[in-house]
Amino acid sequence: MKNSWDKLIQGIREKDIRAMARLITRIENREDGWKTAMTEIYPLTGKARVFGITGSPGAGKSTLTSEIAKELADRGYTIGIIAVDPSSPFSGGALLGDRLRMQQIFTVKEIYIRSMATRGMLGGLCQAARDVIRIMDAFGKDVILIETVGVGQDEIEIVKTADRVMVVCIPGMGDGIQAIKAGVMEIADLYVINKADKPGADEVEADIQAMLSLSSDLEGEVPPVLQTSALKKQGIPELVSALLKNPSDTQKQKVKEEIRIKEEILSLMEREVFRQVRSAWENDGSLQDSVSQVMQKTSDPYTIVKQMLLNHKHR
Ligand SMILES: Nc1nc2c(ncn2[C@@H]2O[C@H](COP(=O)(O)OP(=O)(O)OP(=O)(O)O)[C@@H](O)[C@H]2O)c(=O)[nH]1
Ligand SMILES: [Mg+2]
Repeated sequence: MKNSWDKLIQGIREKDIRAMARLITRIENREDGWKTAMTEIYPLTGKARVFGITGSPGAGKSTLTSEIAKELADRGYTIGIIAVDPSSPFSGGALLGDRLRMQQIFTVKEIYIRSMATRGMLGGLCQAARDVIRIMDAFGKDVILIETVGVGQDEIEIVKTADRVMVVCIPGMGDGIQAIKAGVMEIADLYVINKADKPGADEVEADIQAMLSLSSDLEGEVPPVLQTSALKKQGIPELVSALLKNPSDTQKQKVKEEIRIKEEILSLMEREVFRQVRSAWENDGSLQDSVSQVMQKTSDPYTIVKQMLLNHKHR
């Protein structure tokens, strides 16, 4: 087993795309030895720039992502794309649409696309996304684009793992601005009004600018607001230049990185502790005993957890 991990890691060093694909699958599936493998991959990372792309369903994120990737490829960058598919079964159509739309760039060899299903990954999705980003980074991708639908908390968490986050809006959003205010404001480094070929883009831009100027949370750099039409391929070079521009506030970047590292350590720890405790309780039968006690009304879940934690600590 160890041997085959080594082979795959050697494969990504040699820029073997199929080794990368296989490695990603095995890491996503959390196969035995995945953490050791990630430990070996980690020192190969840190060079890629990671951009998050989020926004309401159908805002044109995938179309825009494809255009951004093509522009980056034209400028000589190699690109990895991670499309996080929403877990809702109703989005099956959108998912297929994504594949079709993205297919045209499949043929560009500098661009590697990978979709990640949110289904079945229960809470571990954010870590899995971090791992996939790292594998692409280790492979040598210069830029990694990660697309998520910006609705749920999970998606926001994922996109926060990026260095810079772009929030995609569309004309005629109306109440949408309110929604942006609620969850996304603090994570947006850049606003894009896509579908600017439709009427109402200037109004949305004015709304966003007004919102930004009123915000007391924003110190220093105010996020730029740009208009694009992914469909008509307008505004893309300007957007790519804005994305690539180094943020002037390095102190703020450092704080963001510190927060990201801390969150990752804590979330890995949380899962690991839970996994260990759970398997110990299951293996020695104490979980089953506790269930019986509660059913017989000789104990309650609160007491059980308290006692179990105490026992576990003293082991
Ligand atoms: N008019 C216009 N339509 C666009 C533009 N960009 C994308 N679209 C269309 O909008 C629809 C949705 O585009 P997607 O790129 O799939 O949007 P998305 O945000 O990735 O959608 P989900 O991933 O399903 O949330 C498609 O029919 C696109 O052709 C644009 O700039 N102008
Ligand atoms: Mg999409």
